[in-house]
Parts: sequence; C-alpha cells; structure tokens
Amino acid sequence: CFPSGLLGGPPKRQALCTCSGAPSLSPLAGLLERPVLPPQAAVDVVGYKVFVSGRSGVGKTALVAQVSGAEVPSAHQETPGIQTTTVFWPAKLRESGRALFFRFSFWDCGEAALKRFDHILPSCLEKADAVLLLFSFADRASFEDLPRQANRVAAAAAASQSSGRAPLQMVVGTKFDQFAHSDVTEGDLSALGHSVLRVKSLAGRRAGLSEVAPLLNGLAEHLWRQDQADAGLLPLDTE
Ligand SMILES: Nc1nc2c(ncn2[C@@H]2O[C@H](COP(=O)(O)OP(=O)(O)OP(=O)(O)O)[C@@H](O)[C@H]2O)c(=O)[nH]1
Ligand SMILES: [Mg+2]
Repeated sequence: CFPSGLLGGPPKRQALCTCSGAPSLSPLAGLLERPVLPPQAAVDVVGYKVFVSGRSGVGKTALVAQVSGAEVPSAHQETPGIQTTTVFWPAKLRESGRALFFRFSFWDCGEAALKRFDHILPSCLEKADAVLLLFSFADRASFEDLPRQANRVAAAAAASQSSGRAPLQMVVGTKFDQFAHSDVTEGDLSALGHSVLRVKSLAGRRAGLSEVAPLLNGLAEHLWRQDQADAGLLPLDTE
C-alpha cells in the first residue's frame, strides 16, 4: 500500500505488460504497445525510465521478468546488452479520484556488458527518472558493492544530465527467500540509512499481484510525489 496516502493502489489487475528490445530475449515482445481502453475510459499515462543496477547474477533480469508478469528464468544467463521492458501500472489519486496509468520502462543491462562498453551506462542513465540499486541477500559482496554502485550511477547521471534532477535511487534486496542463510544482517540494513525493499523472484513461476505491488507502488508513489514537488504542488521530499 502507499505509505503517504497520495495514491490508491490498483483496484484490480488492469496492469498490462509489454516488452520491447531484442525480440529473441522477450517472449512478450510486440504483444501490446499500451493498454486498450474504451474511449470514454481514456486515462492519462505518465512515463518513467527506470535503470536497474547491480552486480552480475544479483537478479536484475529475474526482477524485471517478475514485475512484468513473465516467468522468472531458472538459470542465470548473462544479459548480453540492454533489454528494455515496459510495464503499465494503474493507480488512482486519492485526493481527486483521478485514475492514471504509470508506464515504467525498465532498462536492464548485463553487468559484464556494462563494464565492457563505456557507452552503455550513459545510455541507460540518459533521462532516467529512477535507479534501482540491487544487492542480493545471498551475496554479501553485492551488499558491500552498493556505495560503489550509487557513486557510479550518480557520476554517470551527472555527466549525462547537465540539467534536470538526478534520478531517484531505491535500494532493493533480492533473493530474500535466502535471508535465513544470508550474512547480510538486519544491523547491516539499518546501518545503510536507506529503506530497503526486499523481494524474492522464484525461478520457473509468475509472481502474483501482491508480490509485484510493493515495488511498482513504491516507484509510482516516489516518482509522482517528486514530480508534484518539482511543480511546487507539494513540499520537497527530503528522503
Ligand atoms: N532463489 C532465488 N533466486 C533468484 C532470485 N532472483 C534471481 N535469482 C536467480 O539468480 C540467478 C541470476 O539472476 P539474473 O536475474 O539472471 O541475474 P542478473 O543480475 O540479470 O545478471 P547479469 O545479466 O549477468 O548482470 C538466476 O538463476 C535467477 O533464477 C530470487 O529472488 N531468489
Ligand atoms: Mg541479466
């Protein structure tokens, strides 16, 4: 649920998912360009670009598959370049009752490709609205890598966005199903000084709505509030 009361969560499963990018990587490619609605029910669509960052094998591709309603791949197959996935997510503004669609464009790039080609990171961050910084509960090194990731993203974003604001950063802990065996402790998470969204993307299945809602609602809430604050309609979010 939305923590701050600005938006209402999706009343029912209207979310439609489309994928673009390399068709061979995406079984849903080209199915839909956007949700089809009757003319009288036309709603505004607000689009946001979201870059997914994290070490190789941390679960970036699995997470994007999960939020787009696709089956989570069971084996780690390094993402060879950039793969973009579009997810439509409906919401209703609590204050006005107005319904709108969020259109998230997730940019997932294999970490090895990112390191190999200098031009990839600037492309991923060009006009990005948000960055998901991923670490895995099953890999302490990926947790310790978070400051480097955040700095890398901030530096590249500053270089590619001479004007405009820096992308919003959200920390996501993947493989939460392995928390019992994790050596990332609650103390480590508190010391981070940043809220952490915990997710599990179990291979070979499609996630239910309740599993994808926290991430999509969180993104929608933060990005919408930031836009409203920029437009002078809300006090600036200090987090
Ligand atoms: N148990 C469990 N396994 C997961 C989870 N998320 C991802 N995995 C597995 O972790 C492996 C790597 O996941 P990917 O999503 O391919 O990793 P990636 O970050 O995209 O890696 P690169 O493309 O190489 O940068 C796969 O075998 C996934 O099935 C999770 O939440 N729980
Ligand atoms: Mg990948």
